[in-house]
Amino acid sequence: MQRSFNNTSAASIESSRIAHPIGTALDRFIKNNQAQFQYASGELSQLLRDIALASKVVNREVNKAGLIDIMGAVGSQNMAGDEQQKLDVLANIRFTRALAKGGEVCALVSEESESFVDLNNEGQYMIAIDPLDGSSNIDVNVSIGTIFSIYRRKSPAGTPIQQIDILQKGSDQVAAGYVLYGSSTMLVYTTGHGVNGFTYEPTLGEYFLSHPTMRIPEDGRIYSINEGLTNSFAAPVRDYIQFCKDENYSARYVGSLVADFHRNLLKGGIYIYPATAKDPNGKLRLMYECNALAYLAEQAGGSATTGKDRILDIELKDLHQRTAFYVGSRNMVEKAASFS
Ligand code: P6P
Repeated sequence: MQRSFNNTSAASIESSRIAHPIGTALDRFIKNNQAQFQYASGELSQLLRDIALASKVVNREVNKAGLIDIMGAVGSQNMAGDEQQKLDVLANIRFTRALAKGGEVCALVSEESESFVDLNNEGQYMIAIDPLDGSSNIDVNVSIGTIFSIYRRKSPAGTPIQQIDILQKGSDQVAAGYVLYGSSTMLVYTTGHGVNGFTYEPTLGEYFLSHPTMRIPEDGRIYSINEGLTNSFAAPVRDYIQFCKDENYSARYVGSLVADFHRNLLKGGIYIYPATAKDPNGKLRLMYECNALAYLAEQAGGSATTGKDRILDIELKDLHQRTAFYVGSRNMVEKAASFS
């Protein structure tokens, strides 16, 4: 029986799996597939290598955070108003340095910086990044993650960075991904040709393909939402939560977006961060949290909305713009929307 995923036949997915043998090293995988990338192939390879390199350094710091006194807040706050943890600051420095050195990225938007950072080079790409999402989990040893979106600059290389280069819709992404620093460290990314997951082998210092051609099940039985905020949710959200309980779904909420997203990607499920009394526009950031995960979700056969509108279609007005976020199995996102 041929199951079809969004008009992609099982046969073509299987052939893609064969084209991506498990165990392929990340560098080799990038080289094997760079012809798929619509721009000069070397640019993407360098960009993804820069991200992988920075993630290896951050991974090393995350894994020994308990040993060296780099845990706890540094007494400052980031744009999201979150206490900046030392690892937040370190991760931001590591990713910014690696991308500046790689030379492919001309401008960077980060949760940790008020305005965009001009890297003063001829790079053709702009990156939006949350260097360390879920930072409140750092001190309690729960999985945290890096989230990134990659765009092509729109104005000519070498000219001053313009707003059109920075405030780009999610549908303009050319690549996106996340790093999950969990029981193992994984890099999961897309360049618009499906989603592939790589697991880090620290003794070799290399990522290896462990999850080729990732697809999110069209249905699931896991819902992820902070039910402690139920009293401030709108009625349709409360009604959907009750529906999940009536269906005996499992409630799973790590409080770390990348960890919740990754589990739902593998097992099927929905993650919801709706508008609340405290965050009437939603808590999560569109540019460096939601757009990347929305692109990955769609590339894996799932979907991502505000509860009404497609995330990737939202016009950007501000670097740190917030949005309500429903993401995961296509049928679950549609069911949640039907309560509105
Ligand atoms: P709450 C972490 O701060 C984060 O941005 C996401 O990683 C996570 O899913 C969410 O906020 C948790 O927020 O309000 O439930 O603690």
